[in-house]
Amino acid sequence: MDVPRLQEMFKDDFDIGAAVNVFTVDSAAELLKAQYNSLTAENEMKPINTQPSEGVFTFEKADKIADFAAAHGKKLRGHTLVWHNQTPDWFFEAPGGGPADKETLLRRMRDHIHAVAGRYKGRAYCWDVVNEAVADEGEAWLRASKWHDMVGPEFLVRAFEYAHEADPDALLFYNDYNECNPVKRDKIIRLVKWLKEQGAPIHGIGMQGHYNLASPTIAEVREAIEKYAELGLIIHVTELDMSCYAWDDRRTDLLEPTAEMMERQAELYEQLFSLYREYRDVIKSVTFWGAADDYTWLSYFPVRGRRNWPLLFDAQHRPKEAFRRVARTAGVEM
Ligand code: HAH
Repeated sequence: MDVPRLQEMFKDDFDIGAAVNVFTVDSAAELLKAQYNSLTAENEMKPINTQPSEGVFTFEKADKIADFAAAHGKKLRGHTLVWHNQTPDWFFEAPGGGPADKETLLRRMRDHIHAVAGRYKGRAYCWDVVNEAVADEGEAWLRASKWHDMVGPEFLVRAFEYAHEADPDALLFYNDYNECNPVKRDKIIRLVKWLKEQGAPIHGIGMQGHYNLASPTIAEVREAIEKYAELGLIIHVTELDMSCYAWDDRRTDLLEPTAEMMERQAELYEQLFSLYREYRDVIKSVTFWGAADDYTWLSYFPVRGRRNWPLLFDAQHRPKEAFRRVARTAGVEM
């Protein structure tokens, strides 16, 4: 039986993407070609992989993904230029030891962005310029990080400026998680407004979309989309998945998902995609953080070795009930 294709069903609504890595472009090649029209490198374009030591750029793995995208006519989302994680320590260190000064840090940021966004110019049509700069908890607005602590909030503005210099045609995004939590959501909104006031060239908001069966509620997702949409930028859902476990659930006994989990997941995915379709004027892309359940970062994190089943295709790349229900939101019955 022929499985209907997500990229066809939603072609008048938004792009449908998947995060890939150097292994899954081989192991999930057929599924990727059939179902998705956009790809994101899960890790291969992050600073730790593209510039492991100063001035030493390693693009083989990122190129493999960019080449796969080009060969199969897929769009490519760039992820990610400036982040507090998966960024090598040398960025922040002075040559003689101790912390680097602000000027050095900004020069390194600019060199990095120019090298990476420059290399994929004309191939990556957009970039997550800054990832996860907002504080999760409490009163603090921006997260304590080496970028923030050593440069100040200005680091965000500079990142967008440098990215725009490097590739004036790329759409530039601020990307974050827990983005439907009302407290963090409002801090993200404050950040985006501030960036615009500072004249930063920002075009979109990346809602990561790392959800689970318990949270957020569909009402919270709706309210977040509504408020982000008011900022007048476009929205990409950049890293969608639906974990079977609540964030603080540490259970490790399951070898397969329960029927209840898969039913609840299907229901939530259906509600989510009906919602996305309602906001198709502002949501331009929906990317899953993986292609199928045989490989997902959630089988390693936050509980190492515990399997998870967060995507629309099972470990054999067969459509799950969640797929059927998502298809239904596009009027495709199967
Ligand atoms: C994301 N962080 C990153 O953007 C992505 O690059 C990485 O591959 C996986 C997830 C999300 C995140 C989270 O869900 C919980 C705690 C910290 C970060």
